[in-house]
Amino acid sequence: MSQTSVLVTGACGEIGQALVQALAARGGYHIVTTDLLPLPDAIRPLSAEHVQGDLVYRVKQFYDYNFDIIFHLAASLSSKAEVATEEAHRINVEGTMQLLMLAAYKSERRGKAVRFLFPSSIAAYGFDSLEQKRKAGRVKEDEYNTPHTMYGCNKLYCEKLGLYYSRYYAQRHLDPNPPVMCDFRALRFPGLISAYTVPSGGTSDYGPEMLHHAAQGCPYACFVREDTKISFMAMPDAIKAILMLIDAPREKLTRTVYNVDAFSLTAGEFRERARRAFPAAQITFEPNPRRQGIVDSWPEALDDSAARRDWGWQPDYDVDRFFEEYFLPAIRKRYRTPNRMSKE
Ligand code: AKB
Repeated sequence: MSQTSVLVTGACGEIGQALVQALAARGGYHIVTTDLLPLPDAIRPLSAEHVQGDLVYRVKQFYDYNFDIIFHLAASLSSKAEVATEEAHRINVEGTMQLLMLAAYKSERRGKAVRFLFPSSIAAYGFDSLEQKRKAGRVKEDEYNTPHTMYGCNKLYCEKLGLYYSRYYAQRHLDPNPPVMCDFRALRFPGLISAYTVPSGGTSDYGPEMLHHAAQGCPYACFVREDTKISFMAMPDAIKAILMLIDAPREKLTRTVYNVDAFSLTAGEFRERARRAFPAAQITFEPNPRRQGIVDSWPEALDDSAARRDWGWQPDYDVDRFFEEYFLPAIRKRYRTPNRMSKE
């Protein structure tokens, strides 16, 4: 049986590693990976080929391949993007545009739509005040699309570029015989938490950082206030959402961009959960004004009713299941001696 040919960009990142493992476990995929870094041991044997280097300069080489699906995960995350804004724009926007052009060209050439999965983010939203954020509660996809960060602007714009290349590219949809266009699908994720990898460069990182530090018996100074609230999701649910959306029949989709959500928690509630599991955990709050401002502009919760209705989305992990059945068993096994720093 022929295999589905896929490209995973940003394969060394948190979502990338988990996705490559999930695709390999499913079977039937020929997986090509790309990243600035060499592949970590955990996924090296699962990739048929790894292209190491800067995506913006590497895309040309992918014109020699015939990918059925592109999972474009490479990005400079929100905190990092605020300290290197132009570089973030280059990585986040230029890289996405180059890949969308590739997908558009190949779809037309092959007469078969290349599916394109783009992970967007709660960073695409932006509130002007905490009062507005609290009043808004659970937000729908088309509300508050006024991001405050370079990363959020990049995500929102790339969502629009995806729609453009998949529907209106060069106004070809108006031709008497319109060509086949690429099939762009995006997910707006909350903060993601993996028990196996730690994030870097993001602003929702305080959640996973706090838990990983507590599990290793290391003190942690949280960079946001105790009452800071955004939504989070277990990494296995993020992978589930990606695979469900990419598998969904096109005719079922009423949008190109879908919110997905799991559970909302304040930083203080994270500390309570961490202390319950690791009573020796030393967690303090030392808010960083810039990072605090970023998280304050993000929603407390996402309305994911469109995803539930169109393709049957439902997370497996609410907050209790997240801690009891996913995070704590895995993290205890990973660090083994909870009161000592692991060198892994
Ligand atoms: C970040 O913090 O930048 C990301 C995100 C919420 O998209 N984790």
